[in-house]
Amino acid sequence: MFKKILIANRGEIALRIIRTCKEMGIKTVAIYSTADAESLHVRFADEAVCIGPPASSESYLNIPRIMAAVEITNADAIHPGYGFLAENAGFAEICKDYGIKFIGPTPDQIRSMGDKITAKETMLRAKVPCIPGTEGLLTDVKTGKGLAAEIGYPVILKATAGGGGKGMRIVWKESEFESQWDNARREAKASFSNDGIYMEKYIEEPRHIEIQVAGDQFGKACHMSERDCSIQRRHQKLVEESPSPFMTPELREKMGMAAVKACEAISYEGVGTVEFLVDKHRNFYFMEMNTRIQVEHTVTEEVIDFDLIKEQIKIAAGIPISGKNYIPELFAMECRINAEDPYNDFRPSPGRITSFHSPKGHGVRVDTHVYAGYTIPPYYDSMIAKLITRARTREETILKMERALDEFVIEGIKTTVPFHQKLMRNEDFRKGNFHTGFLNTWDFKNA
Ligand code: MV4
Repeated sequence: MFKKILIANRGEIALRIIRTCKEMGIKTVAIYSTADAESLHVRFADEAVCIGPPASSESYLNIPRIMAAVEITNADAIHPGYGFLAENAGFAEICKDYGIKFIGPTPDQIRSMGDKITAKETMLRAKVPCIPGTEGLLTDVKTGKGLAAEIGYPVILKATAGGGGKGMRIVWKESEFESQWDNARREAKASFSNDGIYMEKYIEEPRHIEIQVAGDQFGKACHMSERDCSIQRRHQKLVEESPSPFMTPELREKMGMAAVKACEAISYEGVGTVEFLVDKHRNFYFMEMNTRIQVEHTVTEEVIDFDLIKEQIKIAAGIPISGKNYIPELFAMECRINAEDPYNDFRPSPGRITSFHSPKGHGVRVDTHVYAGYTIPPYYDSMIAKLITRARTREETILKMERALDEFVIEGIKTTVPFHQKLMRNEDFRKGNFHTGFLNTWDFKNA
């Protein structure tokens, strides 16, 4: 087992990783930028190294500085958390060259899922259901129009280097094809320096349902059931829950097996998430695979009572997984508490938290790095806390969430708490009657 893990991240996830390391008897090293000197991850790690100024490019994304911190602290593994370098194959490669364990999949595995066309080809070969569309890159407008006529409109153009919505354009009819093609290419080039585009049938009003998976160094994989992440705004998830209100035991079995096949096809090593779109007829299609721990991993941890960070570390240390699949016996829901003003287009609201009281009690979990007196820096992600409730039924989980949201006191900044309070009272949401377009049509301000 590792003796000392350097956490190449900040905020709540850095703290989350430190907690598990402590429970496993592993020493921890925090790295931080000058903007994060007062952050709890710095205080709770065994050692902390300041690696640079606030800009991510000069701190949390700066590989030479991180490797220098590894060297001076003698860490034997790096946990990348989520965001920053978590899905950077080059970084995983450098860790390997340095003889330090990157806690996550191999550089090749990261690469194979980072390029969306490659990922889709891999999934098709593994017989995982994929959305009908181009095989490989779409090279020109003429071919595109021909194929779109075959598949039928609407279609969607996606950047092969994309993910999370960037470089994506819906085409509703042939007359729009050329301009949307230009838009997608331009955005892809600007965002990823790669204007490779592919095309798919556009699935209308889908649910976003993802399967948590784990694979070990011996080629064995398992799944830990689903999370429903359909409640999102501009590709930013706001609420996640498990089990999905749309799930059936039969669908879970099919999606779970597809996700396990996906992992075993690439001998996936680590924990990961296979994202699917699910249409109203419960057809499901592979969308992307995330080769990292995700923000919403906590929801799965609560419903199957399992430490996913511990599993990541064990897999990286070469310990085999049990091999069994996990089915939730409880319900859990997570509300992302962001320093944003929901009444003002979710504009970031950094600044000093003058008072902070976290909800508590049975079935309530709060993962956060903030406290009264803490100043949220403007340089990073605006998520300041994850509020998770757990109960025996979805109804009880929502009632507990309402109670917990009412108990949350965060003063000095604007937060998404009032948004969640209104959402919990929405009739369609309470019935589990929603899809990925829900927040486009729900007028929260007048709710
Ligand atoms: C789609 C789709 C409909 N049809 N692909 C959004 C981000 C990226 N992961 C892929 N996305 C989508 N791909 C086809 N063929 C709809 C979306 C989509 C979406 C997916 C999941 C959650 C929220 C979403 C919001 C808008 C569009």
